[in-house]
Amino acid sequence: MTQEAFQKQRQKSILAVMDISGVGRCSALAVVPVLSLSGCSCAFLPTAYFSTHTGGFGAVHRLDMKADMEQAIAHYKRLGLRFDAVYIGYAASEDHLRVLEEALSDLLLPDGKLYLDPVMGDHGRRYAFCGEGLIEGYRRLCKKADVIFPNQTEAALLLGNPISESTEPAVPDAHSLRGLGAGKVVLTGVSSPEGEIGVLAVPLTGEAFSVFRPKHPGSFPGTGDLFAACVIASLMKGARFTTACEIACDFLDISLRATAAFDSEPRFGLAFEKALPGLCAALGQL
Ligand code: PXL
Repeated sequence: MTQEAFQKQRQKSILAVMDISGVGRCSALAVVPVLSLSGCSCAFLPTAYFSTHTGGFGAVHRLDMKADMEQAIAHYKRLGLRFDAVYIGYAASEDHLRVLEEALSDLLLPDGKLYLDPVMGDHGRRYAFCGEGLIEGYRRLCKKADVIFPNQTEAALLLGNPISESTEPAVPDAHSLRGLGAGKVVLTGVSSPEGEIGVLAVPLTGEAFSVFRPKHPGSFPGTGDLFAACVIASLMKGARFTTACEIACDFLDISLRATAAFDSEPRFGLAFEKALPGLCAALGQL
């Protein structure tokens, strides 16, 4: 090949926006390693710093990083930095979502994708920080998103349906989920009639489908983050939507099995490290 004929490729980039929880393997610590397996260049914008996640470690040291977000975004703007995808996860307040909403058009390349995981609650319980303003902020962003990843509780909150503690809200119908305005909805934590666990995936146009895998006992922080990151990594590698959901369900299934072989407590999250080589191989076959 002559020098002239050699065309360098452009590496795709993705900006992940969420908190850093120092212990407990959720948000940044779980998401970034998975996104990197997509082969994209991964950037990170923290919304908040927590010494641990908020589910089971007592009084958490926390730092709201809204002012830092604004400074970082202003810096990226000066640099003209734009990304092929922005993935927004945990925001500690509606102000964070407003900052991001205003910055989106500057952060995304033309045809750039917005992935949104509206972290607000689980198992019929709203997280303490989640007020109406945060729900409304995620609702507005849903309309701009290519893919959203609510669990059943978060879908109920987005749809304005009632929730009650320790009860999984009913699975909304596909029509209601499409009404959220995202290009694709992946409803997580759905149970099958046979007692399996998985997702209901609803594209705006096209057939809804489900992916289920065996249910494992226990509930682990970071499960939703790992799932969303895995779907996003697969889509960024060019996977079809169905394939992306299957790869992500397999990744969680293997992570849950690996976790069961260790003696660690659920609050420390999933042993997803053991499932990374398999995920790397699956993504390599796309
Ligand atoms: O994985 C969701 C999440 C992210 N960040 C923090 C959390 C949680 C869930 O509890 O507490 C700080």
